[in-house]
Amino acid sequence: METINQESLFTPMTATSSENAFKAAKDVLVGGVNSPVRSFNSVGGTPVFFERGSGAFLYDLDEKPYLDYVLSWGALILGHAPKCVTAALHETLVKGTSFGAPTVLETKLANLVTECVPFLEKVRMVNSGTEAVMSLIRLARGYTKRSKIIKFRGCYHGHGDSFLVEAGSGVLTLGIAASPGVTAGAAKDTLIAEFNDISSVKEHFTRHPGEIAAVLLEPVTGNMGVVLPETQFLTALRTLTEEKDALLIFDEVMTGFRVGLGGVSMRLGVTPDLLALGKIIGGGLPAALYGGRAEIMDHVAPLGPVYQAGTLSGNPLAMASGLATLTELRTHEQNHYGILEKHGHRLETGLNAIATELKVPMVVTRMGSMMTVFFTTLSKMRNFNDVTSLDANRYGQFFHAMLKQGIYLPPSPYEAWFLSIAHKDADISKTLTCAQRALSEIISRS
Ligand code: HOZ
Repeated sequence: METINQESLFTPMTATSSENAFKAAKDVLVGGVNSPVRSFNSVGGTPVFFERGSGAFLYDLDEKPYLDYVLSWGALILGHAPKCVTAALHETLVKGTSFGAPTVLETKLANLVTECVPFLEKVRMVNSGTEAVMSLIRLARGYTKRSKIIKFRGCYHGHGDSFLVEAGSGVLTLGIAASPGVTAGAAKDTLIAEFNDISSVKEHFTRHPGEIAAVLLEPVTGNMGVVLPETQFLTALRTLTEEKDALLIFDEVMTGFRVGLGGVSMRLGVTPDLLALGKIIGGGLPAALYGGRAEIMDHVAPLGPVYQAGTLSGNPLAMASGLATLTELRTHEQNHYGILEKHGHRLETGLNAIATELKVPMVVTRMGSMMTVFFTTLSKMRNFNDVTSLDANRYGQFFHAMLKQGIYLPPSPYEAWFLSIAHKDADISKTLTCAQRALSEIISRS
């Protein structure tokens, strides 16, 4: 294991190759990045440029290793470059990279997903979570012949116009209240409710009878940090949407195959009408899907009039990578999810013990192998309002103190940390040692 440098965690780092790479990137890429939350805007400093990943580790341009808790924002549940995925990719690659025509791989992945999530009768493959949820909303509107949707403050569903209203993830991280370019017309059909507050949802149904097509949510949020649904919240949403003939849509792009085989719907036993999956189902390549009951899905073209298409949809490389990942997870379900739970639990309890010892106000929220550390004086996180109580400045200090010790956390206090099956006991121990040192220094300087 790497030894920890004993100089202060607050001593500025010497210039790195990442700094030079970032300078060059900023000349030609907007903000030097291709997705805003990667820019380190909210934590300050220079984004690390990575050269390669292996197991639980990323390596920067100077070959410095980082224990990775971002894992491509949750996609890499098996860690970086697992053999089963790279072998499947090599085998597929030599046969060609894209056909724009059907392949058997698409059917195989669809079968595997629907076996793990049996309420999915039919699915459609797309390239990203944004695309999956945008398509679902069009389908929900086309199917119900209603216009409005309810989303929850702080939930993030990609960058489709209807969702960039009170959104989480990068929108929250960069403090963008409302994105220019989203028309009032697009925003007016998005109604905002509070997570874990069924009365806020009921009010919308009362105010807009017969107008609401769907209720859309991350059933366990990841994009305002991890916030867990309280007992009965999801079942109350299920009952209410049934009563009102509206559809219930779970965005499980982050939680799908992460909190267990399937996702939150399978783990908590609440069945939505429609579901979006992404990240893990592509095993690190761009793949996502949306699906649900056949009676609804058959409204999508070519069977129905709701149009959605894509040149790279069902791309063979993405399908092969997803297939290898899900096969590995299903074959070793108990072992893999058991390890993820064990390590997640150890990290959570270890961090809580450090916080208690050092008297750092902090809440750790977790389901399985996804968690968030909130620096807050509140005792629990129920909704967006609670989340905004967090001390972003302290998170920034903690983030950099961890980065300096070779631990790569999300560069935003509003995102989830992820574990992979490649993380070992010793990695968790090292993380806790580093966290203890980071928080001790932060406290002693405050
Ligand atoms: N929306 C992703 C996190 N919730 C970030 C994607 C990225 O920057 O790669």
